Amino acid sequence: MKEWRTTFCAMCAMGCGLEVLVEDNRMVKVRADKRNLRSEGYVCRKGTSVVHHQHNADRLLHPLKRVGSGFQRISWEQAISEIAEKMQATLDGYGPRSLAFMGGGGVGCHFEAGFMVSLMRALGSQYYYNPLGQEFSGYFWAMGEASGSQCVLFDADIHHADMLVTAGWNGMQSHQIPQAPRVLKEFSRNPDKLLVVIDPRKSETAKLADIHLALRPGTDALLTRAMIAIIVQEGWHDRDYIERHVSGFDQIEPWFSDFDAKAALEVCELDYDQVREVCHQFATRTSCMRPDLGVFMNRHSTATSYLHVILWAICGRIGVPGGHVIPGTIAAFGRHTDWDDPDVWHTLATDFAPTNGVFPPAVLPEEILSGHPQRIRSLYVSQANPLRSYPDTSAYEEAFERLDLLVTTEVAMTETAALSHYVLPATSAFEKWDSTFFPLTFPEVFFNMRRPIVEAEGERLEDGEILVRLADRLGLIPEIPESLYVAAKGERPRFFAELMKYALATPDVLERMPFVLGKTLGPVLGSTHLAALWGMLQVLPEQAQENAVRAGFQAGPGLGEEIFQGVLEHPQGLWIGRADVERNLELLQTPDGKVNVYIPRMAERVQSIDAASEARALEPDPPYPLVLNAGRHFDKNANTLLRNPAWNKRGRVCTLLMNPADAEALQLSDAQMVRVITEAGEELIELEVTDATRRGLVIMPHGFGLVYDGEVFGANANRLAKNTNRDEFAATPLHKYVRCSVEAAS
Ligand SMILES: Nc1nc2c(c(=O)[nH]1)N[C@H]1C(S)=C(S)[C@@H](COP(=O)(O)OP(=O)(O)OC[C@H]3O[C@@H](n4cnc5c(=O)[nH]c(N)nc54)[C@H](O)[C@@H]3O)O[C@H]1N2
Ligand SMILES: Nc1nc2c(c(=O)[nH]1)N[C@H]1C(S)=C(S)[C@@H](COP(=O)(O)OP(=O)(O)OC[C@H]3O[C@@H](n4cnc5c(=O)[nH]c(N)nc54)[C@H](O)[C@@H]3O)O[C@H]1N2
Ligand code: SF4
Ligand SMILES: [Mo]
Repeated sequence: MKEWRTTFCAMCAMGCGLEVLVEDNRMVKVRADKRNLRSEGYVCRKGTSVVHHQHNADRLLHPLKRVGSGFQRISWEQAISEIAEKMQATLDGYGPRSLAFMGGGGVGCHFEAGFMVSLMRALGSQYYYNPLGQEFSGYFWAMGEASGSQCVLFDADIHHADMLVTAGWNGMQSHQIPQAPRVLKEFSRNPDKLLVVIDPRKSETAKLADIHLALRPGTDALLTRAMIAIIVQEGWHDRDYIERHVSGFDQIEPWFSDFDAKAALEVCELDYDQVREVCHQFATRTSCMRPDLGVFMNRHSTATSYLHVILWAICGRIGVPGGHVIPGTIAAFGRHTDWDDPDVWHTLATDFAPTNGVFPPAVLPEEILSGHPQRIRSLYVSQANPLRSYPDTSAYEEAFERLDLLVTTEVAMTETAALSHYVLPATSAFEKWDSTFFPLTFPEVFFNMRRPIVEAEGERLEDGEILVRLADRLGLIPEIPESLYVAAKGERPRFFAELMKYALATPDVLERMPFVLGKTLGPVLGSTHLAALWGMLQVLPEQAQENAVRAGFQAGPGLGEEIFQGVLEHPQGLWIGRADVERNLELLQTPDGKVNVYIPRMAERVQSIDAASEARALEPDPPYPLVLNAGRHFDKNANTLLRNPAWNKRGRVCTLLMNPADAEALQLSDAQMVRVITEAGEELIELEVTDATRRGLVIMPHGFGLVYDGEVFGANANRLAKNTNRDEFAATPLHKYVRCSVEAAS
């Protein structure tokens, strides 16, 4: 039996529509789905390679328990009861701080997260470690200070802008917005639009730029302070907008009014007149900016994000079409976490607080290895591979040896799974109901739900279902009356009424609602994740309800059900909302309803960033004379999601890029093996001599050094990244600025 089935890609968060030819329960061919309203037929080579993610030698079939140096197949019943027993023993012996959770929402499958956070909270823990804590936390935190909530984000409204500035974003390879290459090429082609790219090297995106600011690596904070200074000193800032919509400008103005921008730009190795021109254009056009990992994972990470927010605010670019808008979503983007709230945990050994409810993975090894009596002893990992993805593989290996319990829920036998006490097999993106909440569109709000297009082999379960079973065994689900199970099988409006009655009569049930829905409606719908979606749609925030009505849905008590039906009937997705463009700034959550640009916690740091201090800090360190970008995202990786090297048959794959002048000085030649040495460790990698990078900057990809079917492929960037090389505020690893040396491998 052969059939084309509708789904969407899970290899990055853009969720491009796919049609997949399924034959005898195997995915055999993939093509773009032109009906998908968000991707409109766009697909990249990762999307057309998803077959390698689905069918490969590392896929898991059964629950496994570590016995000696190997694994033994066990039943689900045994796995869940032993894990529950061990978690409970750790909790009883050492308290809730000894339990941590990690992952639970990768790039394309976010429905597990709600179950994971509910389980963690029910156990009394707050330790939720997630990849967002190693990329976006500083950015979210700075925006949260300005907007009043870390869930209220200023997203670049690129589609309505006529000037786009990118900073440390290589959208031509990494996407990060729907159909990124199409959008960037249009910016480049259209004479009425201006594309400015801030990137130390001629990236694939920089090649398209009208203006390429090839700054010295690691100097974005200094550049941004200089840009603000130029704008303020020239008087190009939007005084009227500031008066109406910005608070705190008087406090920060002196940081810029006599700042020496010329000296700063010399340190950045940029031309003053060119930067001045970019500033003038940014302040006068329909402009927006899109920063990404090149700045987030770099020196002064959080401070740079703060400076970016100041730049946008003083140019009147927040809450306006073509500027930075607060997009519509169907659920809050995490959980706002105030660092000064006494109820919010800080890590015990390293003293970092969570942003948006998420702790930074860079500190986890120290938290496990610490001598503190309440140190972390039990870790549940799902949809993450810390042993290859998070900084300092050696520190992680040492820490994981110290855990009393390491459980990994996975689709594949990964490096992390291989070290675990229990490995639980999950259904893949193409075997279950799931979705992503990341790709934001404006003003329309898009949603689609992936459905199973192949049947799961072996004993794989939906990630949420595994957590429901674990919660049940731990006794964390309140008693559910038989009548609710019966109601779940009937008309859903009646079920909703029954559920509300139950919720009112049962203490603490709201935080545990995913489990109640999973147990009652889950079996009826055939999916815990789908049951959770139904629940979410019944309690849509007011804003999302108004958006839905603007998009044509009927206001009233049936709204959630109507959207749910729409989702079921449209496997290619649908518009489920339309934001009110005119009233975007009303979504700010600051007490005065304005964008707050004065963040006292950052005042000292920002004022310390000047030409003299940066020139000193950037001096080369003699044992490590080069700067390593430890992890580029390019068309030959998909984080660690495509493990089978077969998907990269053509061309050179995992290489270290080095400028010809550096190679000559070091007497190294193209294609030879070299040793990269850092404070954290060393790795062997093939050298690629190319002017795609500048002098002094060497670049390697992220996501290699994977053990596939027993063999290692490529070099592991995280063996070279020291966990303590991180931002002082958000603990974001500074992967784009790792000092290193390179020598010929003997
Ligand atoms: N093909 C592919 N696409 C992906 C992924 C993947 O693995 N493969 N992963 C996805 C994920 S999870 C993410 S978060 C994104 C990341 O997407 P991006 O952030 O776009 O990716 P990167 O390659 O890490 O970095 C972007 C750019 O930063 C530049 N850069 C380096 N140092 C500096 C600096 O000092 N200043 C400035 N201004 N720029 C600098 C680099 O030269 C590079 O061009 O990609 C997503 N998309
Ligand atoms: N040195 C360095 N390290 C980096 C980066 C860098 O630039 N440099 N970039 C980082 C960035 S931006 C990110 S986002 C990360 C991400 O790193 P991770 O958080 O580790 O995420 P992924 O590599 O996307 O996938 C993790 C695992 O999820 C599993 N998986 C896939 N689908 C499912 C599923 O449905 N259920 C379950 N249970 N498991 C599933 C996959 O098999 C994979 O092993 O790593 C990063 N690490
Ligand atoms: S852009 Fe992302 S979602 Fe789209 S096909 Fe490529 S990897 Fe998949
Ligand atoms: Mo990421």
